[in-house]
Amino acid sequence: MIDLRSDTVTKPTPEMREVIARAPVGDDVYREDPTVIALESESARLLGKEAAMFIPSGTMGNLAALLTHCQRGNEIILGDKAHIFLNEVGGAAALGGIQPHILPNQQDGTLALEDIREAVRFDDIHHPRTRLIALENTQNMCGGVALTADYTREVAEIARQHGLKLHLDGARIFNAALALDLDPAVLTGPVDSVMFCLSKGLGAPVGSVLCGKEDFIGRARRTRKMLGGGMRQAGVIAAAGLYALQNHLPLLKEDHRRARDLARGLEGVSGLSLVDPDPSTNMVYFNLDQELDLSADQLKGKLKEQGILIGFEGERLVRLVTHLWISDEDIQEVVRIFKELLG
Ligand code: TLP
Repeated sequence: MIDLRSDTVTKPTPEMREVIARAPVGDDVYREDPTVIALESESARLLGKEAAMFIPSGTMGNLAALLTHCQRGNEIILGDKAHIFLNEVGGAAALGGIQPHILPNQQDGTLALEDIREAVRFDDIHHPRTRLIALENTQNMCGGVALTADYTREVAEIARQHGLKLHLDGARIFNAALALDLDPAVLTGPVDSVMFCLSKGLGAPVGSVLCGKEDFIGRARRTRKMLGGGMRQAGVIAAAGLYALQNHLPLLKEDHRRARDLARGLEGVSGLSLVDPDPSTNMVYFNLDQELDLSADQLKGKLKEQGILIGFEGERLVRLVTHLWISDEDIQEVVRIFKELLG
């Protein structure tokens, strides 16, 4: 199968499995797992933060950050295409009593600065208190686009002026840094907390990391424990994440090139319109034309018969994601089959 549904589908490489087998471990709730500690310090170093905490998933990482920053009844400003808003089961509202204040994500993934300024509540007995702004980089549902360092700094400045915190869902922050040709720490410098995933383009089987100031991460450790995310001999999974950070970062470049090749190949295919014909990271989004004589489900089924898995993000919106297990030959094969099916 050529699995383009997501970069979450990668399996550990043989080298990664070797490293997992040899990993020294201890009880991480007692902070005694040397591999987890090594992963956390490497993560904090890469993103230029004081401290970091290993956590089972991106969803739990974002939730732990939100619950640590906010009190019940606080408001958080975020985009209508944010993963936290769309795809995290309403956890912040359900478990933290945190009210989302949704702004439209622009085509380029940003929230308009004027919209953010207007969304911040002024002090009034009727109002919830605004506490946090959350950005996403890369912004998955806006074509996997990267938000620039300048933009992030401008949002951080608004947060600072109003005494708010800024959280970054950086599930794919290393993809963003590569697309912008920047040190990732430059992108994360302005934010108070950032979560990134090891289990996506980096190819580790499990895990995410939340980074921030020492005091914030200390409090987030209690939140993680409350959520049931305190792990014991977690070095066996942290080892894979550490290996990925040390060995797979340069490979993201190939994923980005393959996504561009795929978009170029699909440009000539009838019945679909690419959201961005020159994608900057590892995602290719397209819409199926209304007049296409094939429903989304039928297309998905036909592609599956030919050994290709794709993801639908909307009625007619398709996402194809390149990753560690997608080769140049796979891209050629996918383009060939799309041409065969759609013309
Ligand atoms: N995203 C998954 C699905 O949940 C949609 C994917 O296939 O892209 N932030 C962002 C920006 C994400 O894209 C994801 C996963 C998460 C957070 C959550 O990470 P996990 O799956 O580890 O909870």
